[in-house]
Formats: sequence, structure tokens, C-alpha cells
Amino acid sequence: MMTAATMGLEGRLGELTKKMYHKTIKECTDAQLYNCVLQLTKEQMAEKPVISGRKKVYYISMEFLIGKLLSNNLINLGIYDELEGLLKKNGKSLSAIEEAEPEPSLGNGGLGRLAACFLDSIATLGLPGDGIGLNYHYGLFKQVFKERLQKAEKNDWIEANSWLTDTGTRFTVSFGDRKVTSVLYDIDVIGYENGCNKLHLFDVESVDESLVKKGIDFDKTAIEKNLTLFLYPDDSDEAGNLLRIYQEYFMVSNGAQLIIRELKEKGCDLYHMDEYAAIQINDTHPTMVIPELIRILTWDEGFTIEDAVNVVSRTCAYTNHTILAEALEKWPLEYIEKVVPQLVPIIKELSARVAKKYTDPKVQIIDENKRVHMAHIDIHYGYSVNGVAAIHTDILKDTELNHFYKLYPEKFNNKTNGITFRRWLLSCNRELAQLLTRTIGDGYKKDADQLEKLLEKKDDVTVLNAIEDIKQQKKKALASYIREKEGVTLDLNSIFDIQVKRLHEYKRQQMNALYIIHKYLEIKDGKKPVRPMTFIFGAKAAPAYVIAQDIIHLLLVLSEIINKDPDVSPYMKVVMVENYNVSYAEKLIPACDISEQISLASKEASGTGNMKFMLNGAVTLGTSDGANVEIHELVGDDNIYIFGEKSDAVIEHYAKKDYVPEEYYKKSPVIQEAVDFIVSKEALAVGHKENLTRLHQELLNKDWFMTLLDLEDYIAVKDKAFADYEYRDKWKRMMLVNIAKAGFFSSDRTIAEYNRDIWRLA
Ligand code: 26Q
Repeated sequence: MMTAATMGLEGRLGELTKKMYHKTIKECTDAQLYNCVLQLTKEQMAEKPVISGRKKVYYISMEFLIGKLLSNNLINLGIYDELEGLLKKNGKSLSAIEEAEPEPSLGNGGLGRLAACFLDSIATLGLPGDGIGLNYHYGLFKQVFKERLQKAEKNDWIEANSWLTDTGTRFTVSFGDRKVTSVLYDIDVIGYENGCNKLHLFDVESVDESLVKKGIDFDKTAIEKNLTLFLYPDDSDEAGNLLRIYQEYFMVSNGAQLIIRELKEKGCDLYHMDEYAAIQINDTHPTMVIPELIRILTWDEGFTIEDAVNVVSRTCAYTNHTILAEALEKWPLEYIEKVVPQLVPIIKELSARVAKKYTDPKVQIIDENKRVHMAHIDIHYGYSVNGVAAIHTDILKDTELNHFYKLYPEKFNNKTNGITFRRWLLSCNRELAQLLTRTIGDGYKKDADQLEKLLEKKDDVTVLNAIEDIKQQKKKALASYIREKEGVTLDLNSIFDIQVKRLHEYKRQQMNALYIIHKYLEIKDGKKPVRPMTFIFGAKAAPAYVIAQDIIHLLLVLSEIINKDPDVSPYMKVVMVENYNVSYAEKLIPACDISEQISLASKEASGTGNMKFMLNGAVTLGTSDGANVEIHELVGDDNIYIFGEKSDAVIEHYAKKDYVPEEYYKKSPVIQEAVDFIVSKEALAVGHKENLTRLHQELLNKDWFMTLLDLEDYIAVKDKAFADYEYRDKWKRMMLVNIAKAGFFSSDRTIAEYNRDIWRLA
């Protein structure tokens, strides 16, 4: 077979179209061309060297939210432009072909997307590092709106031709009540102008897709048939299903078998496992890998428990992604007993060792209610504990995990999150990337700090106008997409204000909704804004999270009322996009003027959307939370809009239990009006009484995440941001500064730090 390297891309693509469809490139449909280009790209990746070295990192995670891969892989291979050109010559458009790629939904949100960005950066830095996860056939649900409510459907993303390759590897995984055979699929991960690593996704041989009946319902008992059908939605409050434990153990058992096989192939003496492998545990979901490795070493490899514990503890490192206490996994020992009885003696032993050393009940592994605190296993039996933004790590050290910090100060470290600039700049905003290359050269592609060179151009009218023009082009492209998908026409002269992220009360989409109601009432009252405003939301809510569903309902009700009101719609539009996902993010983020990052201070561990918006020239409107704090430090007071109470004040409110939403409601007519609109005649005429009254009650009587606390400040600062948008020169400079300072948030920087401080891969 002649390969593309010897015959050129066009020749090889022509061969493939002929072989697969008996057609020329010109004659193929976009969907057919997608399959051929997929094949071509896989061939090209297979020719790249596998990144190798004595020590490898295994990034083990229940989620890898990889998104579509074609564009990214072409960019990393360095053949995007050539392919685009040859397709164009044949009357075809690469971006139309990309639309034919199905999007896998192997993650919920931030944590899963971070894992995907990390794989890209690990390979780009040329470090040996593989992902270990699960191949969910339907992933996270696909969101559809019916009667202004979220409904869940399956996302059937695996096609005959895909990025998955069956490796032929099969392992056996033993549960208490059955054994299953796993199948290992690999996806190649190519670094930017570098070699390849792998994402290993395990599946069950006996999985049965026909188990799924209506929507996303399926028989929960037939484990060997259902184990890899779906990804658990981020049930921060509702966790606790046996199936989740089956999934977690299935992943770690396979992961441990794979790692030990690779170590033996390398000739590693397992007593020195830590010199060959680092295992990064992505939140507590893969924690059972620790007792599982100890079990294998003691049962199969003749280790004493002492030796096994020691070497595993030198190999495993833990990343924490949340400080919401209710989101920390605590499994009843009896569940673990049912699913994996073989781990129970190990976990009991690990727990007993802790109990012998430390009497403090707060640091025990098995608590008095016989619940296993997964994070406590990681902290006692891992060598590193990291948070994901400076403020987050500080809160872990000072409050949430303070008891552990006192025991093991040397284990704690911060690794502020990052994003891959290949996807979130080069791929989603080619226009901006080209402008940057023309202006500061292309060194920034491998060294993101070079974006700072852009600061020299902060008074250069040509550059400032070019940035503005690109924003306008991206707004136009988004508007036409939204018109097609959502049936809403946007005003290109309006300010695009965007909040896209999982729906959660702590992220406070409801506060944004109250601002919108406030503006609506002002316009009804005759107070017109100088420039029209477009409010865009995208968010999935865990199906069991009732109030989150109610907030989605409110947003859909508002968009119905506002967009259809002829007095108001010329001045504002509200759009809640359906099924927000990575591909949608790639269209929304480049088109954004104002990036909404409004979580209750102390609750958002980091956020990574905030970084993507900044890199694409949006200005942040946010609280002093997560990575917003670091964005603020980098861009300075003049290039960001910060509002709301600080995290220490918020933490104090919780400690003193002194936040009473009704006091804020009574004190402020503006708050009162906005909150009561939720159950007004207008709202009830369009929405469901049950959902709206429940939400109204929740805000007045509970409001656990303190929406009303910051509402007045939010309104004032957001009004200021909208007003400043009219000072175009000032605004364009703010855009430029945000882009120039975004280099710090490259995941290449984050991964270099993980490697320097935690993994130490030569
Ligand atoms: C747990 C138990 C049972 C079922 C589901 C879960 C579950 C699943 C997913 C719990 C949490 C998650 C996801 C958490 C997450 O995405 N956290 C986000 O991580 C980002 C990357 O570090 C941060 O930027 C965000 O601030 C954080 O919210």
C-alpha cells in the first residue's frame, strides 16, 4: 500500500473514497468524506512515533470529555491547511465535513474536559502518559427541551468507523456476584507536532445496547449488560447507586491489570513500581485503584502488606476538584462488600492502620456509620494531594482538609488548571490565531507566554480593530448557527453575554435570570438600554437535581416571554441552547463579549470556561472564586468586572448560619420585584406552576448558595460593564489585554508543573 507520505494527501484520500464508496472526492457526500478523512487521519497518526520513556503517567478518570477529534488531530499533525485546500479544490468544505463527526459525551463537564486537555498537553510536551477510562456507549445524556423542560435521550455516538481501535486485549474482572470479560479500545492521542500517547477505554464484552428502552431508562440489575451503557450524571447530591461502584471497580481493576502488564513488559521490578509509573487519580472516582493494587501485589505477587502499601503510596497521587461536602464520595461499606468483597479486607486494613496512628474521627477512612470516605484513602495512601486553583488549594488547606494538612503538609500542592490552546484557540478561532501569528509570530503556539508580546500593540489601532472585526465575524457565525438550531434571530449589534457550564445552584444561573428579569421590567417601564443585549445560556442539569431542572424551566420561560414581546425583544433576547456540549462551546466562546463566571465565592474549585473565554477576547464578569482570582491578578482591576462577597465572608456566613434570604428580599424593592416575577401572571401563563413556585420558595426560604446576597452588586457591576462596552477603544484594549494575559492558562504550563512537582518523568 502506498501511504499518504509517499503519494500525497490528495492521492491517498482519492484512493480511500474509491475503495470505501467507489466514488471520487468530488462525488462523495460530506458524511462519506468524513469517514474517508477519519481513515486517512488515523493512518497518519499511526505513522507517528509512540512517546516512550522509563516512567509513564497513567491519568485515570471516569471521564474524558474529548469532543470531536478530527479538527484537533489535523492541527496537531500539521495537515489541516493542506487538507482544507485540497478539499476546497474539489468543491468540498472541511468545516462541513467536521459537522458529520458525532460527538462522544464521555464526561459531565469541567473535570472530564480537563482530563482531555491534559492528554493533549502531555503528548504535546512529549511526555509518556496515557489515559485510562471507560467506553460508555451512550455517554452523558443528550438534552432536549419539551414543554420548556429538560428531557434526556441517549447519545448514540459510536459508529462503524470511529477513532476507537479494538486492541485485542481482554481482561477478566471479578465482582462478588459475577465475572465479566473486558474489551480494551484505544484512541490515539497525538501531541502538537509531536508523537502519540493512548487513551485506553475499557468496555464490557457482553454489553447489550438493546437494554435501553425509552429515553435513558434501562434494566439496572443486569450488570454485565449495562455496565458501560451510560455515564453517571454529576449527581452532586444524589450519588449512591450500586451501579456506579460497579463502574468504578471495573475501571480500576482493568487499569491495574494494564499497568502491571506494562510494567512487567518493561522489566520493572514491582518493588520499584514508583520509578516506572505515576498514577494520577482524577477526583475520588478511581480511588479503589489503591486497594486494588495492594490486593494484587499481596495476593498475586507475594508482597507483604507493608511493602505493598509503601510502593502503592509512592505511586498514586490525588487531585481534588470540589469543596462541596455533599459531592465527596462516601460509600457504605456494605455496598462495597456487595460489589467487590475482595477489597473489603484491604480497605479495613488501611482503615485500621489509620485508626491506630490517629484518633481524630475526622481523618478516619471508615466512619462510625460504616461509610468509606474515598478521599481519605487517597490522602493517607497517596503521595500528593492537589487542588486546581490557588484559592481552592488554600481553602482545602485552611478549612475543608485542614485536619489532613496538619498531618501531611508536604503532600499538599496547587496546580492551577489550564486548557489546551490547540482546541480553544487554533481550532475554534482560526481567525484570531492567524491574526496573532501575523502580529507576534507563531512562537506562542508552543510557548503560550509569548502571547504577552501582544501587549506591545495595545495602542495599535490596526490590531485593535482587527480583534474587534474577528469578534464580529464570530458573532455573525454563531448567530446563523443559533438561528438554524434554536430558531432565534440575534441582533449582531447587541452585546453577547454568555453563561455556559453545568447547571448548579452554586454556579448561580438563577442570579443571571434575576438580572434579566430586572432589565425586562425596566424596559417595560420605559427605560431602554443604549444597546440591545443578548443573553445566552447553555447547561445540562443532572436529571435527579430538581431545583436545577426548575432553573432551566425558568430560563426557557423567560426566553419565551421576552423574545415574543414586541416592546422588549428589540432590546433584549434570551436563548437557552439545546444540548450544550464541547462542539457548541467551540462556537459560543469565540463569539462572546461578556463571560459570566458568577459562582458563590469559595464554591467553584477553578472553572476552565473562564479561561477559554478570556483567551478568545471576552471580558470576565465574575466573583472572586476559583481561577477568576488568578485572572483578576493577571489582567488587573481595569480589565475585569469583579463583584460579590469574598470567599472568607461567605465561609463565615455558613459557619454563623447568618444568611437569611428573606432579609435581602424585604430590604430591596428591586430584588423583591425580580424574585416575585417568577410566580407572576406573565410567567405562570407560559410556565408550569409547580416548577416556578418551587423555585420561588427555594429562593426565599433556603437559597443555600446565597443568590440574593450578591444580587444588587451583580446588577450594579453588570450595568457598568454594559455601559463601558460603548467606550469602544477602551473595550478593545480590554479584549487585547485578556488575550495577552491568557498564556498562563495553557494546560502545557499546568502539565509541566504536574511533571515537575508530582510525576517527575525524566
Ligand atoms: C460522583 C458520584 C456519583 C456520580 C457522579 C459523581 C460526580 C461526577 C462528576 C461528581 C462530580 C463530577 C464532576 C465534577 C467537576 O466537573 N468538577 C469541576 O472540575 C473542574 C476541573 O478541575 C473545575 O474547574 C470546576 O471548578 C469543578 O466544578
